[in-house]
Amino acid sequence: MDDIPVHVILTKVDKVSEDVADDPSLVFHSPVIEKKVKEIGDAFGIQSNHVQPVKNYESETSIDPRLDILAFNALKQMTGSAEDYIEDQLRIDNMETNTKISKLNITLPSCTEWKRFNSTSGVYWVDPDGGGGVAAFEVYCDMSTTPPTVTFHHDYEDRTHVNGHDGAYSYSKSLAYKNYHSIGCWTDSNPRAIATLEGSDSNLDGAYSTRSNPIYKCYLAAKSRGYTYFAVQAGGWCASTATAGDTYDKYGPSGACNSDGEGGGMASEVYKIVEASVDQVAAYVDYVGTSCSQYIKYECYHSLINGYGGWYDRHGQKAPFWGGGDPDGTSINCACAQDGSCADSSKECNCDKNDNVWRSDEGYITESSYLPISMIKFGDTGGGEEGYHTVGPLTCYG
Ligand SMILES: [Ca+2]
Ligand SMILES: [Ca+2]
Ligand SMILES: [Ca+2]
Repeated sequence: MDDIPVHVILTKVDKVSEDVADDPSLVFHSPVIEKKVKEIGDAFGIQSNHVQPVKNYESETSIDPRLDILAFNALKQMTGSAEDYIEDQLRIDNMETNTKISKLNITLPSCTEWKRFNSTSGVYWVDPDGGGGVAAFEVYCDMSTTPPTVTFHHDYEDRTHVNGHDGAYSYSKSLAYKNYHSIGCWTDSNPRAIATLEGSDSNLDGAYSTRSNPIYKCYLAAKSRGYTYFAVQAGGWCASTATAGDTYDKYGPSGACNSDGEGGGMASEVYKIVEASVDQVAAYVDYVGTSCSQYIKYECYHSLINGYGGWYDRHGQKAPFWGGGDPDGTSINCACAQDGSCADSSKECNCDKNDNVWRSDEGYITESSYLPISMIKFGDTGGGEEGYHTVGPLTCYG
């Protein structure tokens, strides 16, 4: 880190110049003061504009703006310089600076605070509940929106088949909030900035240049080893080590990665795996307030929701409503109950009609005190019955 800027307050300027004693506003025109300022600047090894001449308040009986202006000017110079310093330290429109920030381990409550320093989307440390409570964690802040968007992805976002679980709540999935984000394009050379995993992981099938979903497969390979950083290069080549976070930038940034996220020739698109516990996600939701939502959908064929399944809130409690339903409902109620459009008007969810027709219940959960979804359970998918669940990521603005 560069040195913190130093300012010197030069007091009692009226004592060296009679003109200034009579009229403090002449301080910036006085050759005597100018000489003093330079001497002091030289003595402290700082620029002259970091020496702030002020006249002491002594026997003044009324407000003299010409006197105040010196004190205010000194203050303005110092705060301006502090601001420049912070901006220089955190600024912040390139990958190198972002890397620097992440290595400084600075935490702020949320992406909104980060955006004041840096409008570049990237991975940032946050601690929404301050000291104590949950530990600081990393999130990807999409700074292109105002307020910024944070999306907490989890491992069951794909539309997933439920079948062969007839007993109530017998199908169960806990959601882990974990994902990966690009932290930029970095030059590679020999020896490699990050050693490859090619040939040593079953996820990395076939030739890397023709591999399908090479970024996701490289993520799986890195994740299974507990590594945090991985790199994809030359259309699919996968690299990851335990120390990749320290070495990925050793050859500096590169502009040679392709827009598909799969890197380029000796150019690595580097990814960071970020992870948050349900408690950490909940702390973020609480900090940003009411601007979070999460989508849930169940498609059903003779498969009931009420009495057989549900989603579970941040405390692991079964929620009393479905996406789009009423949180104050007694049984699980779905969006269709809000406008009286349920397939069976005596039920509160389409799926509760429990017949041989494909139906669905879906909607967004926006009641922040329940978020995020921690678990989903289903049942009533025995012989001839089935369903599909889709649970979106949790998205917050702030
Ligand atoms: Ca905390
Ligand atoms: Ca059934
Ligand atoms: Ca059944």
